[in-house]
Formats: sequence, structure tokens, C-alpha cells
Amino acid sequence: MTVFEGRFTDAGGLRIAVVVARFNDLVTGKLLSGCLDCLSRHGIDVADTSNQLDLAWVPGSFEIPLLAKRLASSGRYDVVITLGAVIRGDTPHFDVVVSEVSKGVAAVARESGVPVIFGVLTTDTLQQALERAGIKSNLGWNYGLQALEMGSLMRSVPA
Ligand code: INI
Repeated sequence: MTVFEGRFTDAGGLRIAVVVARFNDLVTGKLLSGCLDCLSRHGIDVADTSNQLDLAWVPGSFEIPLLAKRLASSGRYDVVITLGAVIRGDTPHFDVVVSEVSKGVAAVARESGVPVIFGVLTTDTLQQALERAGIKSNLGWNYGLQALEMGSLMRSVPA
């Protein structure tokens, strides 16, 4: 029996792209900070000069799948992390944005074969979003960890 498992200790060679939405950047900026902190503490070069990690900003979560697709299809990255915050209180089209970004991200991963981490918070209020982006915990950190696990796992499984 072969057991395939992602590791967190062999992250040095991973190439990572992060797509971040500017909408609700009070929240997404904190998710990004938490995510980069996690990656950095696991050996990823997150400096401005890094050739291991690239960052793409999009206007809102609706645009995330398009950029994720371009990056995942480029062949340059082992894993793509998406970060966004969709808050129900802000918009009557909450359900549309959430549906498009969640289905879009899942489709990109399936079609490209590159893992795409779904780091889009969907909450009823800004308070709930902030609680998940640093006031209580910072889910950005978790998304970084999940990216390391998936990048490592996909490398270990024969294509
Ligand atoms: N984008 C978000 O990332 N979060 C939101 O809460 C949000 N609201 O509230 O509307 C939002 N809208 C913008 C959308 O993602 C697109 O950028 C816009 O519709 C242009 O295509």
C-alpha cells in the first residue's frame, strides 16, 4: 500500500502564486499578511525579490478565477492561493459573487491540474470577517499551510 501525504518540511522548492482581491482590503490585506507569515516561516522566500512567489491583485473576488486560471495554466507554479472576502451586508449580489468565485476556483483546479486554495471568506458581517482575518485567528495562515500541503502532495503522487 502506498500512502500519499503532503509534507510541510520540503516547501523550499515550491513555486507559489497568490491572487488577492482588493475589495474589502481591510480584510484581504490581513489574510495576505497571515498567509505570507506562514509561508515565510516554512522556508518560502516571500521577499519582493523572490522568484519563488508571485502576487496578483484583482479588483474583487469575482475576478479571482480568471487570474487563477492564467497563473495555474502558465506551468510556472505548483500551487495557487486565492484570497478574498465577500460580505453579505455589503451587497445584494453576495450569492452571485460567492457562487461564481467558488465554482470558478474549483473549476480552475480541476481543469489545470494545479491545486488552487480557496481562501475566500464568506461572512454575514465585517466583524465576522475580521475575526477570521486576525482579530481571533487568521485564516490566511491556514491557507498558506494548506497550499504547502497540497503542493507537496501533488508532487508526491505520480501523474
Ligand atoms: N467583491 C468582493 O470581493 N467582496 C464583496 O463583498 C463584493 N461585494 O460586496 O460586492 C465584491 N464585489 C465586487 C466584485 O467581486 C467584482 O469585482 C465587481 O462586480 C466587478 O466585476
